[in-house]
Amino acid sequence: MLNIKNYINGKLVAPEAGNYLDNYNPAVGEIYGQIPNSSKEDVQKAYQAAAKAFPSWSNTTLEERSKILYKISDLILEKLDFLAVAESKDNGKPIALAKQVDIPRAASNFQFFANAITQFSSEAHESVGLNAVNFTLRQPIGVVGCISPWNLPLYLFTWKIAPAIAAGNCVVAKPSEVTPMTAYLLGKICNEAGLPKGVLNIVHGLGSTTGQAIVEHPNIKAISFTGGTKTGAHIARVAAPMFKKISLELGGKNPNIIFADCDYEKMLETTVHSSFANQGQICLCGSRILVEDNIYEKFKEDFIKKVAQLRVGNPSEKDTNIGALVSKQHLEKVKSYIDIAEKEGGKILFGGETVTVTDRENGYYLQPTIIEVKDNECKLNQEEIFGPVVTIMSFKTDEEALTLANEVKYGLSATIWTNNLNRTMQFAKQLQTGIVWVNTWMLRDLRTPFGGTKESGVGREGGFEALRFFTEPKNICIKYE
Ligand code: TXE
Repeated sequence: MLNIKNYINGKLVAPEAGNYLDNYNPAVGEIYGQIPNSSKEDVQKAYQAAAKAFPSWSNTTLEERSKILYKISDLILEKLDFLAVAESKDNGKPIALAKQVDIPRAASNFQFFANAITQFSSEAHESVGLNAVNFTLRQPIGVVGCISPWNLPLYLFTWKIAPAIAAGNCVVAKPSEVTPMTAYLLGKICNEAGLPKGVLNIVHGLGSTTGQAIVEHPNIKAISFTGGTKTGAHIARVAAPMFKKISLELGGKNPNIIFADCDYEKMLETTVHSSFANQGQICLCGSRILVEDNIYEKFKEDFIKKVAQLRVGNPSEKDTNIGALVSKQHLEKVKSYIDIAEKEGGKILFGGETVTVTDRENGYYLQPTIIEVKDNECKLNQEEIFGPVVTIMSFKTDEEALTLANEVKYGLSATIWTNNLNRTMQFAKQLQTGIVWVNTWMLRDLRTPFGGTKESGVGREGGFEALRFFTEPKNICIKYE
């Protein structure tokens, strides 16, 4: 059994009340450890450690902060293989994917903000004719809360923590209770890197207990959250009367719009990836594929052929493309949408069944699934499934494609495949999403603003946007004679 602890004030400590939760390995469907279910008291201890560390950390030079962040990044890379195995065991994703994406990206997050903080500047305004000059101080907020989900555990945890501490804040953070392991290991890495005690505190536990205690804490002044839309709305309701700053990165139902004039082979290959990467458990996955009608039948045939070649299996094996879903409960949720499809008149073109993997018979495996739908109003096209399930339907005109793309409550990202420049610009301007990819998918530059519109959230992460979120702007006006 691998039991983990909270990381408070630089130490690994057991939860005050001694409550624990089981931690499952989704690839085998078995418990392999326990994690604290931290109470209000544990969160309070974490807060106190953070508040104590704040005066010194917020006055630590940018060079020193930056040096420590670089060190954390180096240590993550040094332990890449070990962390990738831990991530895969906790989450069910292929080890190869964790090695290639999750862990290197966690290192990049620290590296990026180690550099970004040294380049961050603020504005000055000379009030001409009034003998006055204004400038903006960008000060750290104090103690901030970071709450992250299970789909890209270390990747999304560090995406919040790195800018928060780079900007001089101290943090109380909670990873998902479903995938706590790499956050636990990060605590140890922070000590090894010389991060002063109390700057980062990690408490484990359920959203309804530990997460709720962070959001409700009157002195945790900002909350950066990534997770489900329902949870995001709840957090907004709790935080609003306390006037907390909130950044919410929520669900998506992203269109992948394919025109006949695109580079077909490149589109096909990327579409397989954008549909099923990480078992379809990425908020950016293109879960609604919209295809121009003159290539619809050809696309269907070629896409099914390609998807049939994907190997569902043991996440530890090199040639596995699709690992296990994160939990039994999540597998049930995803499967329930496949049942809904049948009731709604959707046609399963491929997949739809759970998969039994040798020696891992109790693991949570599902075939990559393609469902043809006839209209955009069906649940399958409106609700976030967050698994290896995509829908496809055809469209005739640009107007129709745009309407289909925008007629959902979500607005995170969209992909469009075309070589027509005018069409590209019309879609780029009119798609109601925070991110538009043209002839690519999930090509990330950490300087760019990241986040969604509508029910996909509020606020932006990434680059200077993240540093702006984690600082309070203060206007200083100096009158001179
Ligand atoms: O997420 P939750 P769940 C979507 C996806 C998925 C659905 C539900 O559709 O099926 O959300 O997933 C913490 N106060 N996404 O239930 O609950 C929780 O402990 C404070 C999209 O796993 O939102 C965890 O750390 N915190 C998404 C985090 O919130 C609370 C990624 C996210 O869990 C809390 C994940 C509370 N009251 C799911 N309740 C994306 N945008 O990438 C829960 N939490």
